[in-house]
Amino acid sequence: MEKYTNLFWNSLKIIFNLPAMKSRIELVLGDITKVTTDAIVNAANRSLLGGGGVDGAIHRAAGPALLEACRMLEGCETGQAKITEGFQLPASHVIHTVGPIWYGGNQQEKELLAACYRNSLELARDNGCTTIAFPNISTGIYRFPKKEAARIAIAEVKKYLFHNKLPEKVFFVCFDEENFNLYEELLDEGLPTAN
Ligand code: AR6
Repeated sequence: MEKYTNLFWNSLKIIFNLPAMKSRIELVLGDITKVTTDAIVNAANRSLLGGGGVDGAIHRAAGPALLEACRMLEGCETGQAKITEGFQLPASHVIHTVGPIWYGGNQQEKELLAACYRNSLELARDNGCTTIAFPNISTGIYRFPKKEAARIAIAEVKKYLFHNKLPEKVFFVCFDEENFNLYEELLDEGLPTAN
């Protein structure tokens, strides 16, 4: 009986949350280093000492003080996240998370990618960030299949927003049109995840 009562209330919650949920997610085609959110997320590596792709772009735009701040963090495990200031970036904070390298899908890649989104959102909330922007973590140099990565990102963000007030708004910032189109398709089709 309790199971059915919960199901009923959760369904109501979904129906009433649906418009609010939609307005809390925004899709952008562009460069995350130009975004003025409270936090932007960096797709880093375990050293947190910079690299190519979005990581390189963020370090270049933030200036050398970011590398100094990252040195103090002493690395980060895959799936986890750590925070610094944004220095010369328009964003106030950078949340550095380490996505999984794609080895074919049997090395916990999906769970680890989901953990990147969840842990970044929790860190943003705990630092009072109202807005956060994500790149498409792991879909570049780390070769995670883009569609699967987009599904995981959207599901994890929706699930998180359903249960949390902060951050109020999440931006998915796609650098390439392929990712942008995938996100657009998936965001249009799905209901929010309630568990
Ligand atoms: N703004 C938004 N997205 C970007 C930007 C940008 N300025 N530049 C690239 N992307 P990648 P990964 C997209 O390779 O796969 C680094 O060397 C890009 O199109 O940056 O998680 C780290 O140090 C792609 O969709 O990150 C690690 O060693 C997405 O960002 C390794 O790469 C992620 O691509 C991490 O690999």
